[in-house]
Amino acid sequence: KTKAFIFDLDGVIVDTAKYHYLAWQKIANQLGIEFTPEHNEELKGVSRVRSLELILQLGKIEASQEDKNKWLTQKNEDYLSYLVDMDDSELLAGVLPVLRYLKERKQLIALGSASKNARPILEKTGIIHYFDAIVDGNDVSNAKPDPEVFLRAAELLNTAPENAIVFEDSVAGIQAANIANMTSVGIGEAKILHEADYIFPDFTHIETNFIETLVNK
Ligand code: B16
Ligand code: MG
Repeated sequence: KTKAFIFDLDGVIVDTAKYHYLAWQKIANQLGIEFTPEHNEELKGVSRVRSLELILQLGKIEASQEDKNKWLTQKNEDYLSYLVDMDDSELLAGVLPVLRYLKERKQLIALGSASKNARPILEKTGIIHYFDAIVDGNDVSNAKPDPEVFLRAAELLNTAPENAIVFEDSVAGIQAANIANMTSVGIGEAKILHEADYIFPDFTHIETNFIETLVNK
């Protein structure tokens, strides 16, 4: 059987959350807002524009569109500066063996990410050739938990949603996969991702047996 395996990017393939955090923290500091790692959790899987809104809410700050645009540009430039030296050492443990195994088994692979910087990240980490389809923040208008990003990926792969499997680290992403009627696999803490069909702490805990179960489902 051929299934579509859809991967989220940040928190699943690479840990770019730490760079998003550093870049947002600079903006927050400038505005006199305290922005902790706990606050950053709420920005995971959330679009850039929505992330800024959440930070401004945190500091109870109202801003003009002009200022917001300025901060969005500044955040992204700063974020990109952290990605300059990125290479395959930044791939999260266990991801590459799973991608290789899926390719060997002739399964379809897609990316389903909210990030507008997804392509350069896949290129720098040397894994872009594994992907049969890439859907990112440049392609969709509705953010997770809206299922648009995953439905678009399945469509590009000519696969029915019920034959698609989504790997996600965010609650909104798991909800999006469930709404899309796809199999959801949470990567992270069970108490946070309890809505997922399956949960693993990371990819090193995913064995080929489990992948086979999904392929043959
Ligand atoms: P960008 P994912 C998301 O990636 C991140 O989790 C989120 O923190 C970020 O704000 C969003 O991408 C947009 O990223 O500013 O690069 O367009 O988890 O959906 O792969
Ligand atoms: Mg994510």
